[in-house]
Amino acid sequence: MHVTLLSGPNLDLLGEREPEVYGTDTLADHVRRAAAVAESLGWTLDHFQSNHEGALVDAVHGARSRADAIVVNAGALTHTSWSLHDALGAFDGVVIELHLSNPAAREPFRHTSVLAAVADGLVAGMGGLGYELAIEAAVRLAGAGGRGGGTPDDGLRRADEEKR
Ligand code: CA2
Repeated sequence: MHVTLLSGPNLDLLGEREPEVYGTDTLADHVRRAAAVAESLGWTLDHFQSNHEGALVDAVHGARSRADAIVVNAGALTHTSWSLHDALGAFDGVVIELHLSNPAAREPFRHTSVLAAVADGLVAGMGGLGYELAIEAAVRLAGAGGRGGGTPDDGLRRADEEKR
């Protein structure tokens, strides 16, 4: 099973500026820990970052034939990108929206996510830990049968049963 992790505009600057909001870890640090969690659960992970909306849409299309889940921190495109909304809506697997900060507690323009309607769940405000939590949530939801197939607890129960 495979998860695609997508990172939107400016996330390549993590660790360089605004540490009070986004922490001091780089995107590579977050990706390394996310991949370790995926691997520990028997999944593989690929990561793609772009500052370009169309490139992220293409990456979602590519994930349709490759991935069982997408974890996406779309950066500011979260609040504006209907093309990313439509692309994620055409993806059959699990979609988890991820943010380092808690956008709901920040400026009003961050309070709306146009991606939320096509996501199965949201991890926000957990800093770097969110990357690990989002991967685990994606794996557990996919294990429960994917979108609409159950809750993360169902996925954990199924994984436990398979171990026995
Ligand atoms: O909290 C998050 O993860 C965000 O997705 C980060 C986005 C922001 O636009 C969203 O509202 C919430 C920003 C991406 C990173 O921007 C940086 C800017 C300067 C220095 C470092 C990162």
